[in-house]
Amino acid sequence: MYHTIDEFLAEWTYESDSTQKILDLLNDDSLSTRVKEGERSLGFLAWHIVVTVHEMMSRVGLEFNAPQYDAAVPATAHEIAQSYLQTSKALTEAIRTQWTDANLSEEHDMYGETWSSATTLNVLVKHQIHHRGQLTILMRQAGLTLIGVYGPSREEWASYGGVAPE
Ligand code: NI
Repeated sequence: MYHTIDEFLAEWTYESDSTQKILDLLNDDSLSTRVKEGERSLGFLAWHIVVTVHEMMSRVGLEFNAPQYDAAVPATAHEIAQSYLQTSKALTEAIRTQWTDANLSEEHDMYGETWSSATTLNVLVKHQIHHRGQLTILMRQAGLTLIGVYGPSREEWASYGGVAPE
């Protein structure tokens, strides 16, 4: 749980950088990749990560310019990655300029529950991690090279001389 804005921003910096690196690896052809017919596409999931930032954080009073939750999925991977970059910067700026540490303990009605803003920030980060994990599976299916987030990807592990498990 975050007790200070700096604690959140330190984690967000690492997490958003990681998400940005993953989104920057996408190409246009990969966006239609699905685990199977009827499941959500890679492009949808990547965009869902982007639009959830404003969806969640506008509920707790932050004002910033970022794509709304119902914004259509862009046609290109570049637009998705650029939108994330702008969204993440706008969120960071909004928190720095609109909040003090005291705002973290404010409570709001969130999806039928009562969460402190610190909890909402925590859920925002976990939600992003959850969908980023799904993205990496779809990126494998699409034939994209992966980078590690919390540890090396298979390619990175192999480049260190490690033996890839079966
Ligand atoms: Ni989601």
